[in-house]
Amino acid sequence: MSTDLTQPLAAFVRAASGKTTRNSTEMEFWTGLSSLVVERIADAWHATYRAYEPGRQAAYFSAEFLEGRALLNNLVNLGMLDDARAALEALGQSLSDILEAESDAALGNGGLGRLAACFLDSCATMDLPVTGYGILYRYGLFKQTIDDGFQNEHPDPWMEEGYPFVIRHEEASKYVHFADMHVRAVPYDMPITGYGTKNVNTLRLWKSEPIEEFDYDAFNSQRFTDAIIERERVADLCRVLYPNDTTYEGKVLRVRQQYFFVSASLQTMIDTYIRNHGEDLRDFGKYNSIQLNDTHPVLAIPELMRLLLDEHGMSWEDAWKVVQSTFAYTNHTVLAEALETWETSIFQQIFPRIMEIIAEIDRRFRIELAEKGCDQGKIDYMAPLSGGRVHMAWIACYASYSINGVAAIHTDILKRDTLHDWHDIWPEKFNNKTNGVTQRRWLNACNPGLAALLTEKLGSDAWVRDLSKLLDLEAKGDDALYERLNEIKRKNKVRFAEWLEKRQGDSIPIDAVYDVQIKRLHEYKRQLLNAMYILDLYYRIKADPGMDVVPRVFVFGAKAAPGYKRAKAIIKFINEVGRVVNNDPDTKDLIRVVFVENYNVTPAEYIIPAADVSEQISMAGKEASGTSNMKFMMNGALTLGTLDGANVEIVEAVGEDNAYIFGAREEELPELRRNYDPRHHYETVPGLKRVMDAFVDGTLNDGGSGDFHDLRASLIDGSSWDKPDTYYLLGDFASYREARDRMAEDYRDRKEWARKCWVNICRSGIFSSDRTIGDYAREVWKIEPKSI
Ligand code: 9GP
Repeated sequence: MSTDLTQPLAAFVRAASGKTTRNSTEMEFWTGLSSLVVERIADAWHATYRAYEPGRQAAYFSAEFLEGRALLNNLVNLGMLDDARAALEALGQSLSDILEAESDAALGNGGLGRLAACFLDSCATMDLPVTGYGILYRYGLFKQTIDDGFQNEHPDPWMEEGYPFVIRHEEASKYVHFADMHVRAVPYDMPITGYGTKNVNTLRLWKSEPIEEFDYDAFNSQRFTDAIIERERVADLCRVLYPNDTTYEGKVLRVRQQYFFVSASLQTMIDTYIRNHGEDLRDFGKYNSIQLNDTHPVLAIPELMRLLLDEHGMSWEDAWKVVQSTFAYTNHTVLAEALETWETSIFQQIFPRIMEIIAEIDRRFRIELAEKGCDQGKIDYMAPLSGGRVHMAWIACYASYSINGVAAIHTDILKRDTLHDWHDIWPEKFNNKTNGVTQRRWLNACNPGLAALLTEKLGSDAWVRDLSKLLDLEAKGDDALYERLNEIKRKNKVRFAEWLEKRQGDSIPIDAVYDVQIKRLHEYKRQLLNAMYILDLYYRIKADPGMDVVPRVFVFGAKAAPGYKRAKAIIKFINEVGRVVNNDPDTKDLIRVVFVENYNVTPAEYIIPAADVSEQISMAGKEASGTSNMKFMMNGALTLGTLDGANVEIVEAVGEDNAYIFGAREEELPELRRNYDPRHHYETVPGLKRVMDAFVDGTLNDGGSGDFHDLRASLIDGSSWDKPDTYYLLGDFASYREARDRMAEDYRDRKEWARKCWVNICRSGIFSSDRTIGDYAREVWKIEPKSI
C-alpha cells in the first residue's frame, strides 16, 4: 500500500532548510527525509522500549559501532523506499542523489565495529530485547586520502551538519567521576529498525559534557581561556575513536573513554532494574546479560562491583555473584592487542577506587587458584594484576560466565593456545559463535538486482528475514539462471565503475575479472602478497607479450593505522605497482590496479556486489574470522583463501570445488617454520627473485623513504627484533600463484563459474548474523523475542 509522502516531506525539508523546497540543497533534503523517518517510527520506538523494560534483556557493550549510512537501510526496513522515491521525484529530486548526501557514521575501525552493527540489525529484526551501548565520537575513523601513493589522514566530522538519527536525551544523563575530573554523560539514542517488524531497538551512544556549562566567574573576569579549558578537556573524552595511545597521555585518554561509557551504561541499567524489580539488586543477573565486545569494555566488571558495593550497599560476595552471572566475553583476535594491558599507575591516577577493587579481585583470584592446586608461576601469569600492569582479558575471563571466539578455528586456537590455562580450569565457559553479517544491508539493499532474482525464484522475499531459505533455490540453477546471474554481475560492475570514476577519476574496464581485497591494512592479512602476485603477472606478460591473459581488475581498499609504518609502506607499494602496471601499454588493457580511497561501509556496498574473486589470504591462524568473506559469498563472489577464520566454514559449506584454497594450514605452520629459510624460496621459486628485486632496483619508487628496502628486508633478512617473513609470504607464494592463475583460467567458462557462484549464494544462510544472534540469544543471553 503506498502513501503519498510529498507534503510531509516538503514540510520536513522546509524545516531543515528554512527555505522553499525548490531552493533546498540535497543535504537539506536528506535531513528532511531522515527526520520524517524518525517521526514515523517514534511511537513504535517508545513502545519497544516499554515492552522490553520488565523482562530479561541483553546489552552489547562495544567501543565501536560501524553503522555506515542509515537512511537507505531504514527506508528499506520500513517499506518506505518507493514512497520516498516518489515524493522526492514530485519535489524534483532523485533518491540516489539524496542518499549520496549522507556521510558514513564511521564509529569503528573495521570488522569488530561492523559486526556490532550487523548484530544490532539482527536483534531488531528478530524482536530481541538487546540494546547497544557505545560512545558518540565527534570524529569517526580518519578520512584517508592517497597522495602520490601515500596515505594521509584527515578528521571526519561526520555529524557536523546535523544528524537526525540520534536523539539527545538530556533527562537520562548520568554522572561519571574520575579522581581529577567530573563529567556528565548525555545519551544520544539511535533507532535500530528491523525488517518486517514494528519493533525498533536502540543504540545508546554517550557524549561527555562538563557538569557546568562553563566557569562563569572566570568568563566574567575576562579569563576566557581558563573558562574554556575544562570544557575542552571533558569534550576530549569523546572527540576521536581510538586516540593515539603510544604516549602516556594517549593511554590515559583511552582508559578514560572506556570507563566513561561503561559506567554511564551500567548506571542506566541499574536504574531500569530498580524501576521494574525493586532495590534488591541481587537478581540483576537474572534480568541482564552484558556482552563485552573484546576487552575495551572490561572496566564494566570492576565498575559494576563498585556500583553494587559503594552505591547500593551490597556485600562483596553477593556483588561478585551478580557480576559472574552478568558478563559474557567475546575475543576477536589472537594478536597481541587482544590481551590489552594497562600500567597500574594509570588506574591509580584516574580512579583509585577501581584500582582497589581490581586489587581485591586479584587477591581472591590468587586464593581460588591456589585452592585449585595451581602452581605459583601459573597463578602469577593468569592474575588480573602482574608485572605492574592490569590484564583486561584475564579480568574478563575470570568474571564472565561465557567466553567465545568468532569462528570455529579461532575458538580452537583460543582453547589450545591464547586462553589455554583458562580453558584448563573452566572448560564449561568456552563456546564458539561464528560471526555473521546482515543480508538486509549486504545483499537486499546493496545488490537490488540479485535480491530481485532471489525473490522471484523463491516466490517471496522470505529470505530477507531467513537466509536459510536460499538453500531451496540451489536446485533451480540452470543455464538460463546462470546467464541472468552473469548479467546482474555485469550491471553491478558498471555501477561500481561509474561510482569509482566519479569519486576518484579512475576508469576501469567492465569485462574483466574483478578481484578484490578490502579490509584493514595489516601485515598478517598479506595485501603485500597480493601485490607481489600482480607484479609477477606483470613480468610474465612482459616476458611473453602474446600470453593469453583473462583481463583482470585488482581492487584494493584499506586504511592503515596512522602510526603503523610498515602498513603505510604497503599502501604505497600497492599504488606503485598500480602505477607501473596501469601505465604500461603492454599490460594496461589486460591488468589494472585500483586503490579505492577512504575505504568504508559505503564503498563496500558498491564494491562487493561487483566482485568475482574474494581475496581472503591471511596467514593461517591469524584472522579470527573475517566478515567480508561472508559478504562476498552472499553476493556471488568465489573465495580465494587460506584455511583461516571463517574461510574454513565457508569451504565446508560450499565444498572445495566451489572455492579456491591455497597455502600452509595452521597446524602445518609450526613445522614449516622450524627451519624456514625465506631466502631459499627467493632463490628457487620461479619469478620470486624478479619480484623481490623490483622492490629496490628502481622499478618502484618509494619517494626516497627507504620503505621498500625495509619491506624487502623484513621478508628476506628479518631484523634485530623479528625473524624474517613473520607472515610466511614467500612460503605461500607458489601455492597462491597456482590457485590464482587457475581461478582466472576457470573464469573463461562463464556458465560453470556462475554455477559455482550460485552454490555460494544459496549456501550462505549460515553466515547471516541472524543465525549468529539466534545462537547468542539461546545459548549465552537466554533471552526470548518480544514483539510489540
Ligand atoms: O580481526 C578480527 C576479524 O577477523 C573478525 O572478523 C572481527 C569481528 O569478529 O574482529 C576482528 N578483530 C578486531 O577488530 C580486533 O580484535
